[in-house]
Amino acid sequence: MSDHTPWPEEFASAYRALGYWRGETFGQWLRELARRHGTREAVVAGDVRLTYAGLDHAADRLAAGLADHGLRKGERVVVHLPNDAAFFEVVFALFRLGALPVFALPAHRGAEIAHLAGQSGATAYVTARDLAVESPVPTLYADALPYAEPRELDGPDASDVAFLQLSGGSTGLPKLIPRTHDDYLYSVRASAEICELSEESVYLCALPVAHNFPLSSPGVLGVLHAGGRVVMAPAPTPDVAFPLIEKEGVTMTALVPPLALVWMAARRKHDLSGLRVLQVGGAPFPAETARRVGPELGCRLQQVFGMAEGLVNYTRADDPDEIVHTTQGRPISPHDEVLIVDEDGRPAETGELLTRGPYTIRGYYRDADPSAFTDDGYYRTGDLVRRTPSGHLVVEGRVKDLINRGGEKVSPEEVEACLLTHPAVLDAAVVSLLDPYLGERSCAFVLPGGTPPTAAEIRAFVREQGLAAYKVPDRVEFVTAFPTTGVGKTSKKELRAALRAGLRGEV
Ligand code: OOB
Repeated sequence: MSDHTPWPEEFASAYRALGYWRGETFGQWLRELARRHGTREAVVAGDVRLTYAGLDHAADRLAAGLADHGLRKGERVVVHLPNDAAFFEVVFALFRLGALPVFALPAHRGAEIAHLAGQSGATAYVTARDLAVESPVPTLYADALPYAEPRELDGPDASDVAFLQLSGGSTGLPKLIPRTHDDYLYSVRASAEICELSEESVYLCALPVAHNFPLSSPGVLGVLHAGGRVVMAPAPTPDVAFPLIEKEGVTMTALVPPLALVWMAARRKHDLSGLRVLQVGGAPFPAETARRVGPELGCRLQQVFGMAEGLVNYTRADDPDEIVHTTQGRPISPHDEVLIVDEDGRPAETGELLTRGPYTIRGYYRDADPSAFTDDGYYRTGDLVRRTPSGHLVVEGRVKDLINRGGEKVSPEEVEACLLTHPAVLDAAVVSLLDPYLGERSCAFVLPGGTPPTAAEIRAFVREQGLAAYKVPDRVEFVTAFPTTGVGKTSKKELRAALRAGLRGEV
C-alpha cells in the first residue's frame, strides 16, 4: 500500500515536459526566494517582521533542531498554529527535513487532532499554548522550538508528498489529501501569475493560513513567490483587519462570503483605498452580494472556487464585471480537465463536476475512499456546476452530503457518529438549514431513547466530545420516527423539506 496514488507516467512526464512540474522542492524554492529577495520583508505578524533571508535561515536552524530531536524524513507532524510567524518557520523547517506537516485549523479541537494524528500516523504535534489540545503524540510548543546550528540534511524529492491537508469537500468522514512539492508549487506559481502578483503585492492573511485558499490560491505562498509581503491577521474581523490594511498598505486579501458581508456592513474609520482586490470563495457567493463589493469596499472582486483536492478556479482581472459577479471563475491550467456529467456519467449541461489535472490528486492518503475517483482518475467533486460560453464555471449546488457553513465544511456523518455515542440518542440525522448569513447552518434531528435530553444538552455533548465549535448543530429537533426512502434509509431530503416548511405537522 503506497501512501499516495501517483499520476500515471504518461501524465507525469507530460506535466514535466510542459514545465509545470520543475523538480523543485519547497525547501529549494525558499532558498531561491532568499537569494533573490533576501533583505525584503516576507512575513509581518504582530511585532515580528521576517525577511526572506531571515525566514530561510530560521527554517534551516529549526530543521536541524528537529532532526536532533529525532524527527526524520517522511514522518508526519500535526501542525496546529494560529496566523503567526511561527507557522512559516515550522512548515518550511518540516519541508526542508522532508517531514510532512499535517495541517489542522485553529478551530479544531481534540477530536480532530486525534483524527489527524491517527489517520496520518503522526509522531509529533506542533501547537501554540492557547490552541493546544490533549494529543495522542508528543507536543512541541511554538514558543519552545528546538533551533540548532544549520547543517546539510538529506531532504525530500520534488515528487514526494510535501504535506497532508484535510478534505473539506467530499462525502463522509474527513480524509487526508497528499500534495506533492511538484504539483503544489505549480499551482502556486500559476496562481501568482493569474492574480498578477508582484514585489508590490501586500497580502493580508485573514483566513486561517493552513486552509488551501489563503495558503496557495494565490495566498501567502503565491505572494512569497512574487517577492511580496504577507501580513498575518490574528482574526478576520474588521476591528483587526482594517487597521492592518491601512497601516501595512495591504493590496489584496481573501475572505469567505459571510466575512465579506461583515466587512461591507462595518463602519469604517480606516482608509482602505490601498486594497485593490478582494477574493471571495469557499462557499456560494450570490450575485446580488457580489455586485456590492466594488461600490462598497472600493476594490475589485475576484471569485475563487477551489478545493483542497486540487482544482482552483479564478475570475480573471480582465473579465467583464458581469462574469466576475455571476461566475466562480475558470480553471488555473489549460491542462485542468473538466467534465460535467449526469448521474449516469453522461455529459450534461448542469451536472457533477469531475476533474483531473497537474495539481489535482489521484487518490486520498493511503487510498481512503477510492470511490471519490473515477476509473480514469477524475476526482468527483460532488459540486453541481454548469459552464458558460466563456468557459467559466457556475456552482449551482452540490450532490455530496456536506454542510457548507460559510466556508467551514461540516461532514454530517462525523457529527452523526458523535451524536450516536450519547447514551440517550437512538438515532440521529444531520442536515443543512438555509441561512441568509452563513449560507447554511446545521440541524440535528435526534430520535431519543430513554430520558429525552434537551437541545442544549445535545449541543454541549458534541462540544465535550472535542469537536470544533463550527460542527456543533446550530439547531436540534427531536423526532419520534425518521421519514424513510423507498429502501428504508433516512430521507434527508424530507428532513430538509420539513425544515423549509417550518416543521409544521409530522416530520
Ligand atoms: C475551498 O476548499 P475546501 O477543500 O475547504 O472545500 C471545497 C468545496 C468545494 O468542493 C465546494 O463545494 C465548496 O467548497 N466551494 C465553493 C466555492 N469554493 C469552494 N462553493 C461555491 N462557490 C465557491 N466559490 O473551499 C477552497 C480552496 C481553495 C480556494 C478557494 C476555496
